[in-house]
Amino acid sequence: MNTSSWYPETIFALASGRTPSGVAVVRVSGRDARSALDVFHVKQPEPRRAQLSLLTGSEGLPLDQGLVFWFPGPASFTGEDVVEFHLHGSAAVLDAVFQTLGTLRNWRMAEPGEFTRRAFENGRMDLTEVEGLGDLLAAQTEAQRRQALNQYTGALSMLYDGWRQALLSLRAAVEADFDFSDEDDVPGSVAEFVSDDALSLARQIQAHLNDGRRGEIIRSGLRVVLVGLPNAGKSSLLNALAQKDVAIVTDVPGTTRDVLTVSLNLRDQLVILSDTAGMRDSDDAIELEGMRRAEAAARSADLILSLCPADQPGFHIAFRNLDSDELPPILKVRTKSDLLLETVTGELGQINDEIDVSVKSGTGLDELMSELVRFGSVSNAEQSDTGDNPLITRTRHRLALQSCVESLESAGDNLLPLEIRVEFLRTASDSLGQILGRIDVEDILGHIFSEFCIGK
Ligand SMILES: Nc1nc2c(ncn2[C@@H]2O[C@H](COP(=O)(O)OP(=O)(O)O)[C@@H](O)[C@H]2O)c(=O)[nH]1
Ligand SMILES: [Mg+2]
Repeated sequence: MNTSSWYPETIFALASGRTPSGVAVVRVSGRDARSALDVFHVKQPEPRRAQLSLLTGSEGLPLDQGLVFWFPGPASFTGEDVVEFHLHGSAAVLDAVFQTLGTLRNWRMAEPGEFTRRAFENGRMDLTEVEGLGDLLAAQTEAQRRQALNQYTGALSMLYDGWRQALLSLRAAVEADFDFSDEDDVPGSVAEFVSDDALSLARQIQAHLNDGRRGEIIRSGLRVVLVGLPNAGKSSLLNALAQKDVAIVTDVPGTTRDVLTVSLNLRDQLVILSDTAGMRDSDDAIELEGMRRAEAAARSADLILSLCPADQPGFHIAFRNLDSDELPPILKVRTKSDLLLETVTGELGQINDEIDVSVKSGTGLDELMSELVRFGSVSNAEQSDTGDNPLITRTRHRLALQSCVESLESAGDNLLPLEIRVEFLRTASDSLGQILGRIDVEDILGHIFSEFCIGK
């Protein structure tokens, strides 16, 4: 073993999907991984080259034939010695293989995310790359895939590590100045460039933070909530966008009482669309609870679609318990536009800031979808393809970046003594270090890796 892995146990797992399958990949990693070749009587392949081999069991009987790979550490996924068997994906083959490996001393099945965790602990990946990999495995839309791959291959690492390195050198420069300067030095010069550099980095990071949450929206979906009076056509619109009967549609007002949510892939944008109870005066306890939930959903949405039927023009709902500045952006939709007679349409004209839709005739649905997609800014995400301008994808990153900006602003504050400002430079670079998983992350690691599947 030519790596310095400190894990006593060698782990193994099925790294491919459910059986039966054409090929099943069994991954083995750890200080003793090489002996997996011996137990199946396979000669050691050239590093990183496929070798067609017959695997035989303890009595010398054939077990399966497949491709075998040998990845000596540290140039492997985990940084440890890794062996991979590409076998036939049957339950019987895998049972036989796992049973044999399970009898080896200090060998066991891997837990979810354990290979990736070892890759992280062995310095093969930083935490943003780990998260990018997790997102890539979970990606459902093209935009998510692009963004996740970008992050997995180090776009955020480069950005944040670049900033962190800049801060470390700035700190080193100031500290060197403390050590070597005497009182006769030009006063203020170090203090000034610390201010300039810290504040200019704070501005850069703030610009990165002001991204309209686009990356987070791509990753976890654009949360859109339908609100309106009872019978405005909310449930009908949800069904039309979902292209299936998710919500009950009736002409009885107050039919929808709970918040009903569907995930839609609208032109590569993940949209989490929620139907809510109609807002009206009511003393029915269930309906009131429905309205309370509708307001809560509206408050946490990225976008509200306020629906108003064409035959009751101008009647957009007001929220009882919410100020408008607590609310996300609102897009007005005029539903049941088929009910408008030509002459009436002419009279009312197109209302500029409203989108006309009719679920019955299908008009306007395309336009509404385009509007949602535009709002989710899939097109903007294309910028991130190049890696020049990767987007923030998680609250964890956002919070750390915000505290980094705060520290930088204090570090740039000329009224504070230089010794204290250097300390703020340190907390600023620590915030970036936390995003990358370089420091103080023990408590979040369990959470991040538990979201992985077994075999990754
Ligand atoms: N003519 C017409 N009727 C509609 C349209 N959309 C919904 N409706 C009718 O309006 C009534 C209320 O619809 P629903 O979706 O349950 O409204 P909600 O209470 O806001 O969920 C039902 O009878 C629907 O068939 C539409 O585009 N055109
Ligand atoms: Mg409804």
